[in-house]
Amino acid sequence: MSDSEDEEVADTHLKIVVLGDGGCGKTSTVTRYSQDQFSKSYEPTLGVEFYLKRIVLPGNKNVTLQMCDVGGQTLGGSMFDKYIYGANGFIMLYDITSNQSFENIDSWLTSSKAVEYTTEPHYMLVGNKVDLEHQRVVSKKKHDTYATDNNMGSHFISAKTGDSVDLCFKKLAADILKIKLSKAEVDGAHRVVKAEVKSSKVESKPSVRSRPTKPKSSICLMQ
Ligand SMILES: Nc1nc2c(ncn2[C@@H]2O[C@H](COP(=O)(O)OP(=O)(O)OP(=O)(O)O)[C@@H](O)[C@H]2O)c(=O)[nH]1
Ligand SMILES: [Mg+2]
Repeated sequence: MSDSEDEEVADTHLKIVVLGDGGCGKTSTVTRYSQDQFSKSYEPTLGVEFYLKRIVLPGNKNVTLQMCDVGGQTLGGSMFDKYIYGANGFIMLYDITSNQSFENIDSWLTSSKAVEYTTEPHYMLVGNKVDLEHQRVVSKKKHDTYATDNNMGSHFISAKTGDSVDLCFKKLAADILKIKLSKAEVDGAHRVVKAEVKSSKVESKPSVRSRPTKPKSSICLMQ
C-alpha cells in the first residue's frame, strides 16, 4: 500500500446555524436530520445545542456538519452573537401555520447580519410543518418573494415526516462549497412518507350475532 493510500483526507467542517421563533421546529428538524427521530412533545431549547452529521457530497467530498440549534428565546440576548459566531450557513426556519414566525424571520436575519464573518454565510429560508398544508397561512408566493429579495435559498420541509429535510441541509452545504448537486440527487432526496389510513370498509352482510369489527388500518406510501 502506498503512503498516499494511507493518508486520510480531512473532512471539511461547516457550521450550520438554525434560527427561528420558539416552536417553529428547529430542534425537531436537526433531530430528524441527525438521528432520524421525531417527538410530538415540545421542550423549549435553552441557549444552544449542538449536533454533528457527516455527509459525502459529489466528488467524494467528506463534510462534517456542525448544527447549532439556537433556542427561540435567545433573540436579542447577550449570548446570541457567540452562538452564531463563525457560521458558514443559516437555516432560517418558520412554521407555515404561523404568520408570526414568518414575520419574525426579518428580526432573526437582521440580528445574524449584525455579526462580522470572515466569509459571508449562505442563507436558506425554510418553511417547516408542510404535513399541515391544510393549515398553511403563509403563502408560497410570500415565501418566494422574501427568499428572492434577500438572496436566500428556499425549501419547504416537514420535520415530522422527514420530507425534504436531508435535501435542505445537503443543498445548503453544497451551496457553501460551490458544489453542484445533480438532478438525480435533488429528485431522489425526497423521502417516502408513510401515512396510516383508517379503512372505512363496512362488512357487506352484517350478522346480528357477529361482534363489531374494529376499523382496519393499512400503510399508504407517498413520494
Ligand atoms: N406537525 C408538525 N409538528 C412539528 C413539526 N416540527 C415540529 N413540530 C412540533 O412543534 C413543536 C415545537 O417543535 P420544536 O422542534 O421543539 O421547536 P423549536 O423551534 O426547537 O422551539 P424552541 O426550542 O423553543 O426554539 C413540537 O411539539 C414538535 O413536535 C412538523 O414538521 N410537523
Ligand atoms: Mg428547540
